Amino acid sequence: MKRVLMNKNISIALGIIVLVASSFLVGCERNTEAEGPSLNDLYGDFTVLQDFEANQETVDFSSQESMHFKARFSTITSWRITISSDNSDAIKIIEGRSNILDEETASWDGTTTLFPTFGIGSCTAELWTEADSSIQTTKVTVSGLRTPSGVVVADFENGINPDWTVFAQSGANMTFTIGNTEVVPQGDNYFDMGGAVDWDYLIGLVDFPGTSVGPNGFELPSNPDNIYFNVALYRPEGITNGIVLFRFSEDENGDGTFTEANEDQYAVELTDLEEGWQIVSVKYSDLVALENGQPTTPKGNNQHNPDKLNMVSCLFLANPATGYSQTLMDYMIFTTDGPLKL
Ligand SMILES: [Ca+2]
Ligand SMILES: [Ca+2]
Ligand SMILES: [Ca+2]
Repeated sequence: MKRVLMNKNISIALGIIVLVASSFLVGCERNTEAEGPSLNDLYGDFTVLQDFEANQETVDFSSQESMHFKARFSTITSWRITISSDNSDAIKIIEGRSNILDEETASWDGTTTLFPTFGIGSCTAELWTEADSSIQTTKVTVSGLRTPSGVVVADFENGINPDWTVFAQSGANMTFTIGNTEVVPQGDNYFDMGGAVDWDYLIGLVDFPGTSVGPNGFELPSNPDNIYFNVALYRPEGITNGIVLFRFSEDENGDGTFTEANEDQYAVELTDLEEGWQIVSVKYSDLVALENGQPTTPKGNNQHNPDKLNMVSCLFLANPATGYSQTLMDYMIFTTDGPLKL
């Protein structure tokens, strides 16, 4: 309470930030605002004024459509909507605190909280409200799938592209192949990188040249501050020794190849993945040149040039003393204007 009042005084003193500060106050401590909800909204008896329902029975996410849920209560309460696919383990969770569920507070754009992504078919949405611990359910059917816009480097849906280079050491229990037995975050397939190599950090690698994406390469825009590299990665339970290294090789002089001696190669090294699937997103301008895992000066023009990107490489490594390692990978895509939402 003290902190809120102090903020209020500052906002009065600095008239220029009144709007910003009051919206903060409304968000955090609604009961201190004269324009906030009435006491009845907060402390009155809780009743459901409008039952939980979807605003539409069917939603086509492929045409950028979104849907929302509706409900109304007599007082403000915390609530949680859990949308579960009836055909898979896909789950989307929407949480809020209000006395109304509408387009503003409870809309769904087809994204997923727990993978896999939602497929076509019916879903069950469950509304839990804190005030009376009640659960209400409703149905919504997905008729079209969300298709994120961007440059897809690899989704592994059509096997190994002949333009990719896949190299796996001849270690023990090597995979480096398409897989589909775990949860699949996108489509029906992912790429499985696994093996035990006791003489080298490198377990295997895959090169994805621009020519595998299209005749004119990746065709990324030139502003590195507005391009994100995204990939779905999966760390199996109990495996903590994996190192996933992505390299981005630029062809600055446009001769069709990356020359290590005098062109930039940027990278991102991932060693602390969470268990299960996650989306890793890196802004192109945040990529760094690495030598043996340490930052170094790039050897080319020392500028991030996504429009000159020639090849993306994924190297999978582990300390040779630590034995078997494995990481799954899916849906590698460059997006603009923000990280990938699946
Ligand atoms: Ca896939
Ligand atoms: Ca070159
Ligand atoms: Ca460069």
